[in-house]
Amino acid sequence: FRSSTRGLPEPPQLPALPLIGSLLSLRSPHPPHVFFKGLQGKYGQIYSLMMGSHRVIIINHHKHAKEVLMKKGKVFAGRPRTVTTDILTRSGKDIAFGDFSATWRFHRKIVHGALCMFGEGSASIEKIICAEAQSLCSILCEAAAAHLSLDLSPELTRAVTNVICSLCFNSSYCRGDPEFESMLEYSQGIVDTVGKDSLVDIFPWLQMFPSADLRLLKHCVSIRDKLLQKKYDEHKADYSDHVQRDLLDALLRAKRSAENNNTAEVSAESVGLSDDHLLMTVGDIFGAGVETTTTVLKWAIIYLIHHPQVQRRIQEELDSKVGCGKSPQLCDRGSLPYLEATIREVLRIRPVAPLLIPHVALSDTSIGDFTVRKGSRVIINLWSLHHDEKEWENPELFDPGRFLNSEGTGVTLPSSSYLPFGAGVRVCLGEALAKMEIFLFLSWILQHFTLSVPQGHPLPSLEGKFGVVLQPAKYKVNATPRPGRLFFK
Ligand code: HEM
Ligand code: PLO
Repeated sequence: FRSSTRGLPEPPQLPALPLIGSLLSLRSPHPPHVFFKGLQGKYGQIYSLMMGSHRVIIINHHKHAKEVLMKKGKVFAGRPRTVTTDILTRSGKDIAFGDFSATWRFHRKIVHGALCMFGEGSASIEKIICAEAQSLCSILCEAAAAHLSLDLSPELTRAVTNVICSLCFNSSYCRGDPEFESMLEYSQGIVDTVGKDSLVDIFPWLQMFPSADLRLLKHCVSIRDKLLQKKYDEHKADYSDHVQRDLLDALLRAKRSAENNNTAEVSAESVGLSDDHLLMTVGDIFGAGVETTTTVLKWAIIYLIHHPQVQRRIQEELDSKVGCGKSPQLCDRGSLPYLEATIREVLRIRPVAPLLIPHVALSDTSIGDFTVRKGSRVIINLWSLHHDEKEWENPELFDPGRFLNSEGTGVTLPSSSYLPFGAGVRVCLGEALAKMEIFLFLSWILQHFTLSVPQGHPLPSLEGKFGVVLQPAKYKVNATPRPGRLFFK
């Protein structure tokens, strides 16, 4: 390998692209995270490849992942620009796909503050989530009474959307709301197309990024932008400095305050509080808030259906620790270790973002014993970390017990090869919120219902569809009310 000025070698590099093409036949259509994990056998834990003209380094081991995300977090805090993310975010004017900058840092801080504010107050996050859990349970009840099998996806999505909608816009959607239906459609279109352009160079089986995909993306983004603009205009119209209803108000307040302190050099625009930046930040939180949590809930339900004994044990835990006369609350989390362990196991076995979001080296640096040049893209293969045979016994087996202490009375982390939310300066902003939602929605559902596959249907597929989030395929469930539980209206 070519050696650098610092004396360290460059990571092993994959041969020319046509050869990679030949490694992948259509008969073994591995998604990228699985393919990258497999390449370790030949190239080691760190290797690089060329994506068009970009050097990409793939990281498969937790010690290197932590070096990138935590120890050298700032050096690797950059994000690449791609055609599709530029369309989605008006050229990186958001948090997740925006490059490392003062603006990025400022927006993270505002969002963080706004999310924390919701911990307290009358409309606390917990109350909002429980109200949605209640309404979700009454819909399951209705379906059960009519002996219907349900595709839970639209209802789960609406429950999760209403939580993030309350936090972002102080609003929510009723069943059948046309704005919600259109959101479902545009968001799926975005998930199906965004980020794909940067992978087609390595994966010939993704085929040329077709212009039809680009058209779909642009169409979906324009519908999303109209929705965001409408919320923005409404908020501007009845904005008051004295009340902060939601995240959008928090962003507007920061903008007003920058405008009031406006000097010749420092304008709201120049500190990154332009209308575009505000819209893209709230668009990120809204999008992330919907697609990630919904995906985890869908995976959790799939695994519960595959493992009825896990479901039963969670229900026994709920019965003994919460009882059936009251609904689960956040303060019950500590006394429900088996449910907590199950959530951890779902996030391990099917990580929402198996390759995180690509990072970029902002200066010449190193990872492990390899030199890394400024501008290199770095992909953390979370799939490799979560399925590392040296760290996890039988990694493809769904076993919540691996996250329990030996007495079964508390949760543990059996391996440090586990980063479902990333780590360091780019760590997920919604981790606490997502964990509250997953805990409350699952505990409410399982307190009242037993989930199973409808008669004559196959068990739902465990294979995910790779994209900016790893989504499960559609499936139907029966929700059978448990005897003697509260009745929902
Ligand atoms: C970033 C996971 C829910 C907002 C990320 C990253 C991961 C992740 C792996 C990328 C970290 C990196 O690139 O190094 C998850 C999982 C979730 C979840 C597993 C659900 C279980 C949420 C929610 C929100 C959110 C509910 C919104 C409130 C964000 C944002 C970023 C991010 C804004 C970008 C951070 C940055 O680049 O600075 N998340 N997330 N996430 N997440 Fe989440
Ligand atoms: C989901 C579709 C939405 O319409 C737009 C959107 C915004 C933010 C993205 C999110 C999508 C997918 C999941 C992402 C999130 C930012 C952070 C999160 C990528 C594309 C993760 C898991 O990293």
